[in-house]
Amino acid sequence: MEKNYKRTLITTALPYANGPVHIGHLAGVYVPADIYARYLRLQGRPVTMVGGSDEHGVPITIKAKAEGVTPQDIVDRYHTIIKDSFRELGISFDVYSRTTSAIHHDMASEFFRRLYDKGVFVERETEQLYDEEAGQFLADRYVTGECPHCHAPGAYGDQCEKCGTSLNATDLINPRSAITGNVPVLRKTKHWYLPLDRYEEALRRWILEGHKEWKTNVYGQCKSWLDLGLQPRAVSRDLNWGVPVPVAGAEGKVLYVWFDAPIGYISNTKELYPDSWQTWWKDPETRIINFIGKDNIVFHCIVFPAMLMAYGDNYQLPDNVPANEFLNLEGDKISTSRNWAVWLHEYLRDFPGKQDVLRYVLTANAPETKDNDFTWRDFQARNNNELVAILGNFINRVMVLTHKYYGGTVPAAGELTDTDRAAFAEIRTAAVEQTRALETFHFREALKEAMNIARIGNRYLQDTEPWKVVKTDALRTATIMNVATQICASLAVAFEPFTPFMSARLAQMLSLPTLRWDMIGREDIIAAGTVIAEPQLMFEKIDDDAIQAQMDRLARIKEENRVKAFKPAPQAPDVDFDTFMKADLRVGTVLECEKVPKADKLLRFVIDDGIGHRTIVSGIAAHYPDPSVLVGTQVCFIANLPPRKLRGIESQGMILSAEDADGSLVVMGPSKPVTPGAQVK
Ligand code: B3M
Ligand code: ZN
Repeated sequence: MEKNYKRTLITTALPYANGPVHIGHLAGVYVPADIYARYLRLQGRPVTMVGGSDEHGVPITIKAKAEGVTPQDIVDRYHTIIKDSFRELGISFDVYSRTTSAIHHDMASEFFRRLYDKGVFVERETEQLYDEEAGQFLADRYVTGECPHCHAPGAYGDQCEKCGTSLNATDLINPRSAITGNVPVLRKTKHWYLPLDRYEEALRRWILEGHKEWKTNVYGQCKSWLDLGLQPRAVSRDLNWGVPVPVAGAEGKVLYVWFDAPIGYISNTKELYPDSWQTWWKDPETRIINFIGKDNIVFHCIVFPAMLMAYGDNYQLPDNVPANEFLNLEGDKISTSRNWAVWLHEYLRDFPGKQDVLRYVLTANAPETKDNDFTWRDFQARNNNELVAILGNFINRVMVLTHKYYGGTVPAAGELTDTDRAAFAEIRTAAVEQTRALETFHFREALKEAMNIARIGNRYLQDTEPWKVVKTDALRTATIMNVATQICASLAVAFEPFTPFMSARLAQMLSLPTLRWDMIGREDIIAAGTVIAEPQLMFEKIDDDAIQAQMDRLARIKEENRVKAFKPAPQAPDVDFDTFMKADLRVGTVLECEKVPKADKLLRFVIDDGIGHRTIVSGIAAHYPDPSVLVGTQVCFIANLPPRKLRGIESQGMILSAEDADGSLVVMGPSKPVTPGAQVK
């Protein structure tokens, strides 16, 4: 810890209210932020954690249009779902508000107005695509057309999803308006630009020289942006959803969503502390930490700081921006549009009461330095082998033995032995490591140290064996059980940032009204004579069925996506009827079907074609690992192809197959049995 700050303001990226939140959001932003906030509170350091929904932007308007409702309906729906999910997961916001609030609109508007009045902005007129029938300019996402790079149809005005290239809407070939389907026209429009280039030097000094301690992924991204040179960025848009641009002649224009959203951090603080919010933003003794995902780095480290510098008035820049990488799901990128996600509201429904398990697993696998993967098998293993077998098991053993030997009353300890003192010392060492890790935003490591304390506890019981000692030495047993109870209390504190529900239950069981960080490793947290509540299990095993149900769900989604992604081949040019009729298509019954030795791809069919036995060689072996399943079925084939030799076997025709979306081939046959040799017409 470099400087002693008076208070810490933790901000968390404002999730877009155009869908629910998923485990990727949680792992990347909200769990780490919450761990940090809880840790600071346990230390007694003043902290405020602000969050809220980002309710502006084009995707929300597109979703509203698609559903035939208003953007307000969309954000009302998802703001509620998101807010509830966070609350149920124990994300301990001091305020969770929204950017459609009046306070926010006023503040964002005032912010723009001040920069405008100070002459900060550059005004520029550009030509943009306009839909004459709809009477509006088209946001990039509202224009689709052919990609100028890969020529895929249906590319968006800002990006081609096929080849990934970022585009300008005006580059699209044959652009169409997504609102009316009409061909848009170019029309002049005026916008305000934040001249980032003018802040480049100040940003360089502030980040590249002043914040070498930032995570390498964050520092590196900032450096490459700065090295490329900054350009002015438009901070207004032609759109009717957002904070109106507060200057004359700006009708039909709103603030760009990335201009108003970060101001949301300030307005949400103001909503929480109407009188003292400025202390949290303008006092140099406030430390501001932005928790975000890696795709938001440029906005938090370059654009928003430039806005704050431009505004002046002593606004403080973030002290750190511990951005995380991405979490994948079962090996694939999480995607809202492809429904490839574990949605928090669904998790809470499917695993009631298991908030801590998800928090634990997401921390243990946090994408702190590189992208990481969430798998349901790992989720189960970490629950069963770590939370249940190590942490839960230790606590349970101590509670059960205390009830068995002492009717639930914590016994007084006699003199401590070296073993006892060594256990406490090890716990204090783990606590020092844990603290260091938390201070530097290494939450996975911090969690490992907490789990170490549970391991120390288990080993202590193993070494001291109170269940044996109880038969011979009452005072020693009492000492062991007292020590073990103190270790339980240490665990309640050490795990609070990670698994707050478990900690609260444990603290209640131990009649421990307040937890403080400096309790960890202490020998006298729980007074002798304290009555311990009936033991209850802290964690339960998760069985295979529950995991299988989740994996089945993902398999279903994958299948749905596969079908959705399938684009049938364009229709071939016309063929004249007589030519087509020359092909002699027939049905036959498969008598034999086997792999051709030493030819991976080939199957040899013997077919009853009503005249005799016909051999056909077909290149579909990969699609029928057990070719015997085809014996006895009926297949369509072309009878009048000239025979040709394949691997020394004469093939007398061709079997017809359909190629499915995934490229697999399926042999075609009649929908009910027919007489072998029947012609297909
Ligand atoms: N809503 C983007 C996102 O959710 C954006 C964050 C705003 S933070 C001020 O990725
Ligand atoms: Zn493309």
